[in-house]
Amino acid sequence: MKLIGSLTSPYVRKIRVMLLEKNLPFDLVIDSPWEPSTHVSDFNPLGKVPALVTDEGETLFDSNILAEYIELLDVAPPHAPKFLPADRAAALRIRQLVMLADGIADAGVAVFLEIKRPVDHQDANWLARQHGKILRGLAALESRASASTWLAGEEMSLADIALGCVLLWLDIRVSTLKWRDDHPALSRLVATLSARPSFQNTIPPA
Ligand SMILES: N[C@@H](CCC(=O)N[C@@H](CS)C(=O)NCC(=O)O)C(=O)O
Repeated sequence: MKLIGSLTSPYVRKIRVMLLEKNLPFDLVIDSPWEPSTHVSDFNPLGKVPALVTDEGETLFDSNILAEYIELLDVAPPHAPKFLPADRAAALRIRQLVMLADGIADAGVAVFLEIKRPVDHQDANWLARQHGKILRGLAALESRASASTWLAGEEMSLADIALGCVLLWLDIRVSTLKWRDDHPALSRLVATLSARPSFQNTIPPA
């Protein structure tokens, strides 16, 4: 299995963490879609990472499709943890939380790209709109995190992995946000996630 992605993307990290947690072997092909020499669009017409080439040679893209695929793999070692429950209604609720975390990542990427522009070219309304999405998303996730051990109850799920990846990415790319100050439950949860070997082994380079 070959995973194509950058070392900084929160969407790619979600899949790397998942594969490490399940102890599934994979080759990471480092490729940033922002570099002129990128080959990402050979794997994903949308030119985004992550993409995955399966052992059978099929190419898949979008982190959530990859997550579904990895959950379906019957080569997973015995007792490999499940991050999406077999129960479809329970899985739908977890996917909803994953989409919230990913939506924060989408808005965070929009902010990151905008604040890279010269200050007099930045669109304040656009930035405020994206910040609103991030702050409302964080508030919704904080209320979930304060109600149980993990975001969706007493078992770690894909929602927790997605959450950890996006909030740790915000620390680096939108560091002015200081999300920990107002979100103690999320802060605790991310500290727990950060201590896991899967997160330790995927820390983005400085
Ligand atoms: N919904 C996609 C989002 C992927 C995404 O936006 N990846 C970013 C990297 S952080 C990217 O490749 N951006 C390049 C572009 O938008 O052209 C997923 O979950 O895989």
